[in-house]
Amino acid sequence: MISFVTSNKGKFAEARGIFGDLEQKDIGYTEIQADTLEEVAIFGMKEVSSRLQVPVMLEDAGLFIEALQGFPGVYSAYVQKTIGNDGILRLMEGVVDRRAFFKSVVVYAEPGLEPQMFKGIVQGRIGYEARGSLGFGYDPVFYVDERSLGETEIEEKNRISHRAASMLALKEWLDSR
Ligand code: ITT
Repeated sequence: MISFVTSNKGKFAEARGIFGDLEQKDIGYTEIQADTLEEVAIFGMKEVSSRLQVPVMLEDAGLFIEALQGFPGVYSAYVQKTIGNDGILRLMEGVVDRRAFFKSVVVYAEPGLEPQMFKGIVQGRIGYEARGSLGFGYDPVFYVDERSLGETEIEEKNRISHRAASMLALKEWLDSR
């Protein structure tokens, strides 16, 4: 049984759809200010794995908008909490290039093992309006084809998402040992 250290219920629900057997541990960890999700995740895991001597994973994720040079990126959680999806739509007013991607960086550790990192990306577009109430965070403003992730059931999101890609890579690695 793996412990997933996260405060985010939406992330956990998606991860459980992939792993089945999974335990949420909402114990918090230091998220350093860094330029990349990878650095944030690796640093977080150093702290978590010294506190929990069990198989454990954590994830740092973010939304990267091309026309905003990758903003909000590593600041995605803070930006969602402050200006939210309305703020993103306002920043994108008049912007023609709507391309964006979500990225997920998962780190897995267990006692006696060097931490292992897995990544996933999903390409999409920032829409012109928020649609749907499924998922969490930026899902209502992030569109894949003609549908927002806010309108996408969790089973379908788990076939296409950044999180599905990173976590399936971890799952395959675990199964192949
Ligand atoms: P933990 O760190 O406790 O896991 P968190 O919500 O703070 O939870 P992150 O630090 O990884 O997670 O922040 C990433 C933010 O990016 C998250 O709060 C969402 O606002 C957004 N985000 C990440 N993945 C997303 C997804 O699949 N759909 C919508 N928004 C997402």
